[in-house]
Amino acid sequence: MDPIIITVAPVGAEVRRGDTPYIPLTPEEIAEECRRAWNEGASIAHIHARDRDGNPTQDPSVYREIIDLVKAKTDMIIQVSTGGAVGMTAKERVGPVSLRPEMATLTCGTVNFGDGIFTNPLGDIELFARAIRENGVVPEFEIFDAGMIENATKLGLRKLVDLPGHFNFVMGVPGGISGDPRNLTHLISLLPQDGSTWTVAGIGRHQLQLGALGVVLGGNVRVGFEDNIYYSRGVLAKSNAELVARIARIATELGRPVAKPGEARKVLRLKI
Ligand code: KMH
Ligand code: ZN
Repeated sequence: MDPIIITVAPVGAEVRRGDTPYIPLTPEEIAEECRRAWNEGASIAHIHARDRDGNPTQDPSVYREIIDLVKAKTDMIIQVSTGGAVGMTAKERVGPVSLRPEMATLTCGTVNFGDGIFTNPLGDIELFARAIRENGVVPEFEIFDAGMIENATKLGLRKLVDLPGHFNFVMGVPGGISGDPRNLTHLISLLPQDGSTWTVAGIGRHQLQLGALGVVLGGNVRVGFEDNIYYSRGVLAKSNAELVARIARIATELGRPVAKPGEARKVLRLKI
């Protein structure tokens, strides 16, 4: 069976210290959470940054600090967010791509996001795609709803991105595709039939079930506080590493070895 690539998303833009005291906010805390997660089997670090007040920021200098610290502690693949937070401008969001990380996210459409709107008109998607390409970065297509797969395919036809590529199905955001397990097989069926690879990131209570399903279906899995802060119903996870360790255990039990970053780089066609 193919090795499974585990992504850790240790802190997104939405979760607050009031939601969980265990969320990492400073560059040091974020890097240490990445190290713990790597120790348990995570090979990709999906990075969002926070400023000194704990608010989301796309300031490249803060990303630089985090990336340097993660690289000093691990050999993880660094994947910066270009999603940032709802309400940020495209210009703001694209900032970290200039640091030339190995990967960056590329959201392929607009979606309601709880009470807000995560705005990604085609012009902005193209702006991100061009910046990603110009900086020699590999995109991960963020898929919050089924139609976004088609948008990614069109970017490929227009040579704005290379396909086959790597897709991340984010399922269970209120306003996006739901966490119903049947939706995962549907999304997989819509992928371009060209050897593209996929990860599933279930939101909240969907993280564990969809992660297990992703293991069974031969895909890859993202876990972490960006998507879910609980280990089980009502019980907060104390570290992202607990969530990584559990999905690694499930994968191993089901016959999927956990990929080291080097193996993941080959599968994802990253420059080694
Ligand atoms: N924070 C969300 C609005 C990404 O990282 O590329 C967008 C997001 C996607 O987290
Ligand atoms: Zn993110």
